[in-house]
Amino acid sequence: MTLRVGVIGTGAIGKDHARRITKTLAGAKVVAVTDVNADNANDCVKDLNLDAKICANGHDVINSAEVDAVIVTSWGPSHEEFVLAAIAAGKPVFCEKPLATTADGCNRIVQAEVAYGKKLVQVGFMRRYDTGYRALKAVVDNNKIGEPLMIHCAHRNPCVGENYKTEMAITDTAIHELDVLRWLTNDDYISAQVLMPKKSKHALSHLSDPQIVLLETSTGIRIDVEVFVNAKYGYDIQCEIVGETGIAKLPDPSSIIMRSEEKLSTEILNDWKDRFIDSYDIELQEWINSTLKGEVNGPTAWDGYAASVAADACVKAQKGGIVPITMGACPALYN
Ligand code: NAI
Ligand code: ISE
Repeated sequence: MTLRVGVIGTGAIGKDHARRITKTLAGAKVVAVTDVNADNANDCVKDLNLDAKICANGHDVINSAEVDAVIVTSWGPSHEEFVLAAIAAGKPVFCEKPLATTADGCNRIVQAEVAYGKKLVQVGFMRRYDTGYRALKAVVDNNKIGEPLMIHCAHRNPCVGENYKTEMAITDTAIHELDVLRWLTNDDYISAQVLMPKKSKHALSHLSDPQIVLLETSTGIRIDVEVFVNAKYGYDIQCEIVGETGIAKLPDPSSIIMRSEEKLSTEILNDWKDRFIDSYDIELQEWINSTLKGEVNGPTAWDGYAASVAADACVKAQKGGIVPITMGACPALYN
């Protein structure tokens, strides 16, 4: 059976997901797309040579009889509306991060899914599918370095556009760490603090960059995440776990080590699309496979909610102070 997919938002990642479904993955085909920018939808269909209809809006995609499952890759503020509509239509939905732009929005999705009585939502936290992060998780879960005590992370982008605001360092960028560190440690956060170091001259005037996010978990693990989105030199993701008996570090993507012109050198990637290309492929293939079986096996709406609760606290903490993080009890649907 082939899963017939509708894509809402065919910008950078929407078009890339449509490409991987069409050219790389098995078991699904893109049958409908939409974008508020008609050129983007047209280009997507034309460039990928899709046999797909172009719908007037996201709701037409969701309600189309030919669409079995939906991918939401529009801008963050529109995610909640489309995910809620997909749940109302009883259709599985893969939503790129953030699930919604606030914890309240994510909670409305959790409540709708709980009321529906079956998991339909998966969130695009692709790092959980990265080989390096999966190896790190195996180290932690198999107690190879004892209990994790501290975690040092960096999330560096070469540059960002002028629409990128200070709070997006949390809601758009560090949200990946907020999810993956909770998954790695099997722990939840209890507080957040954000420090603003000396500002880079490469950051636009309205943006505080870099930032340091400090988190504490319920078992007392202390985490620091450097978010630096005008780091210039490349796209660089670092994560080092300090345990009671050893240290485990996320590997860098493999690259040729060159000895040439009196230099020892290796390449650093420049784009999230390349750094996590294998993770996106595995993530969407597993989503297709699970969806065909009527299951959700990836990050759930509850995971989207948990990351968003922490993100809300971090955004508050950008103004100063240590902000507590509290979540209600996890509904049975997600246990
Ligand atoms: P983008 O701006 O390149 O593309 C978004 C597209 O959605 C645009 O073509 C826009 O016209 C369209 N759109 C916006 N609102 C819409 C609506 N209401 N209905 C239909 N189309 C609409 O942005 P990008 O980088 O592709 O990001 C999209 C989403 O994916 C964001 O939530 C972002 O955070 C997430 N993302 C996730 C990544 C990951 O690593 N998992 C990487 C990049 C983006
Ligand atoms: C982007 O939206 C992503 O999700 C990338 O993975 C992240 O590195 C980047 O900072 C975000 O803007």
